[in-house]
Amino acid sequence: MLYSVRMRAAEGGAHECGGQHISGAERLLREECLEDITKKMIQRALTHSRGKADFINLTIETVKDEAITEVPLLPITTCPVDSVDSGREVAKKLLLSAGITQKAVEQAFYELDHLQTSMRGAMLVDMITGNRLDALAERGVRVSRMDIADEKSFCVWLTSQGLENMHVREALVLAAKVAAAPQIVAELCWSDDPDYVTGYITADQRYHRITKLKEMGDWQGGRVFFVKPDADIAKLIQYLQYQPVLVTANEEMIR
Ligand code: WAQ
Ligand code: MG
Repeated sequence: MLYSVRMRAAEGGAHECGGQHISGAERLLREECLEDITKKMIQRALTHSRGKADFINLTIETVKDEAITEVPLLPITTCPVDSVDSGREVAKKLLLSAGITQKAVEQAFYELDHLQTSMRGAMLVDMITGNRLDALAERGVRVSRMDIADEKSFCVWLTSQGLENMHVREALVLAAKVAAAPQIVAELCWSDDPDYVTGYITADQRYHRITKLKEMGDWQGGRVFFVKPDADIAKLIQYLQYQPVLVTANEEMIR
């Protein structure tokens, strides 16, 4: 049996009372890891680059083994760029070649650039019309109940690739769960942490890191999931929030 652990932290009160989102985290853990990891989550909320949380919600729930499904880790490409403009150009090309319309691509960048406050979840955007499909406004859809199946080999492998940082670790797991949803065609993401400017696109079942998608010091960040027309949105949100998923690496990627 595993435990779903979800943490969300805000400053200026709870998220639902207008607090500013500071940090969140979600894991699927064995019982013996619970104390160590939850302690680290609390430390993270109290020492985050976005501020010091004064609201922390930590939820721990059991997950039945038979409910867990496995999805593959995505192969990674890193695209080095030297400016936000060139990073965004690369990102837009990848999205267009994945079949997202120009209109939807422009709409997604516009929405991420014009957030009033940081979101704690992702926007669902129609890949053709660019319309927002979830009705969750500034909250968005928070993908939860996922983790890497074999953490030890994953971390060894990330280190060997020069990629051992928490952003990469967590984003690869989230992106793998999202990419496995049949209704989703691509994802666009950059961090809301002011000191982390690398973002990514997932498209064609590949994780494309782009080393600069925003300026250093910028507090705006978020995620857009591009959704196929006529997708069952309620079913998609149910999968993203509730389906427990372990991400498995194939032997060639992680030895
Ligand atoms: N579900 C949905 N959206 C989320 C989730 C989640 N579990 N976690 C974060 N978000 C959204 C939310 O709007 C955040 O404001 C935004 O994404 C950024 O979150 O080098 O660190 O955790 O390969 O700050 C990507 C590149 C780093 C990593 C992304 O995002 C790399 C990152 P952060
Ligand atoms: Mg963040």
